[in-house]
Amino acid sequence: MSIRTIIEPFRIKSVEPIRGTSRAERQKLLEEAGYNLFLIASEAILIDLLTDSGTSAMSTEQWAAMMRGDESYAGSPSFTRFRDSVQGIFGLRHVIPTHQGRAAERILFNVMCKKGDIVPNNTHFDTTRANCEFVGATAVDIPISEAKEPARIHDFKGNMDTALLMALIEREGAKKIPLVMLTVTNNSGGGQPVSMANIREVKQICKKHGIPLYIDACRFAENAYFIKLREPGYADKSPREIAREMFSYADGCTMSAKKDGLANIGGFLCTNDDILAQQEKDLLILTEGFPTYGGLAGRDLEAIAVGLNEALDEEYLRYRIASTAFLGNHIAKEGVPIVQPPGGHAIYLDARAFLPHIPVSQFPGVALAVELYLEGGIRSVEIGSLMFGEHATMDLVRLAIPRRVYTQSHIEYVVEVILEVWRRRAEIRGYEVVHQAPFLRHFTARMRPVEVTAMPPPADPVIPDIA
Ligand code: P70
Repeated sequence: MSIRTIIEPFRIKSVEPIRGTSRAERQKLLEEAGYNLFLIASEAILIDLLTDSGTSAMSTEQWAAMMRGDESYAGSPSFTRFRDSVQGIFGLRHVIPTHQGRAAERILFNVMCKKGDIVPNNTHFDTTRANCEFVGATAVDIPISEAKEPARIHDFKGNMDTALLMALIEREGAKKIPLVMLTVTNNSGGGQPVSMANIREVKQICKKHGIPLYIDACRFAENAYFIKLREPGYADKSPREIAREMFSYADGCTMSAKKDGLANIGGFLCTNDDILAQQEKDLLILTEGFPTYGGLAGRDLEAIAVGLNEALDEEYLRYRIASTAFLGNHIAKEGVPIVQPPGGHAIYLDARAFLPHIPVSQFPGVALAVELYLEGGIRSVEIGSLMFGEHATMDLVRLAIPRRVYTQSHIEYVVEVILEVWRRRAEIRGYEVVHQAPFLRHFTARMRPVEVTAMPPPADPVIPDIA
């Protein structure tokens, strides 16, 4: 019999202690933080699943490369290594480093969009939507309809609805659409992959209308691995070959290297357009830095150059996707409603189904995230009505798994905590906002529990007087 256990394909060389807190301490911390988990110190978190962004453990090769970092202001060889690594995978002509993904987005939208424009995407993530709207353009989400049903199983639930894309271009005219974006994997919709067929089809539509296609590439390696596992014709291709094909259809991309770059900071913007690249570099100099470092240290460029390649390692991806599915499958088996099937970087709890007694106006996702912290010191993030306001079609709680950081027993603990909260879900109350910022409010909002959320118990049945 062959051995089937999928193990962590690494051993641990450096450890960082994590400590528990008492329930009373957590209750007090929650009150002080206005029930916003972003406002809690990480020392008071036992298992931090707030994000997979910038939280990866780096490899020995990455640390070794960092020592080679050349900190010259201009012309650093670290930039050359970074650019070559990016081009080797993405194959795009111009590579512009930025301090993280949103800086690439800000520059892209500033250069390409103006007030009144429309940018379609399978689903814009929070900073993408905010940066697009900040220049006066409208961010339009057109995922396939299956994406809006958490329990629905679909191999490529991250796909864009191409009929809606065509209808939108028809209705608004291509002139109003400076670019189309595809987010791989689709973070707001459950970390679900986009198929090669969908990327190709979106590209064909864009090409017909002369609209460039940009990929929001944050989790490109995980997306490539899902294509390998699920799309006919790709089983024998390497994740790198698949990634190369994905980006062969793109005119550019934005990237947060904090995700599949396996780095703690960094990002980049790529384009094949020489004129746009020049404008982007000019803007880069204004706000991020000279085009050979773009707000990053030379050592950060080195860590990314190595990390991008490690993220495409097949053994690593097999473990990565299996460990995320392990969490999802263990809780789903007990009836916990999650976005199905499990995504690449995270498991998303369906808070509306988990807490059906809490109305959407009282943030069921916030209520569930608060409860997971209270129960077991686990930090997650609401992806729903607090994050997206009226644009939210679901209220999800995301448990994002940092790359190469937690072991299987950590995840088993998370399963146990979720199941405990699931058992006493009827007691959980809703929340209301007491303070919020004008945009990206979820990062700093303060909330409080609402007095009564439960529907009043049904009145005693009226027994007709037949006497
Ligand atoms: C996450 C973080 C960042 C992101 C993304 C996509 C598809 C662009 C960016 C911006 C953000 C986050 C959310 C909740 C809690 C903490 C952090 N996503 N596009 O965790 O990249 O952060 O480098 O500016 O997912 O999903 P950057």
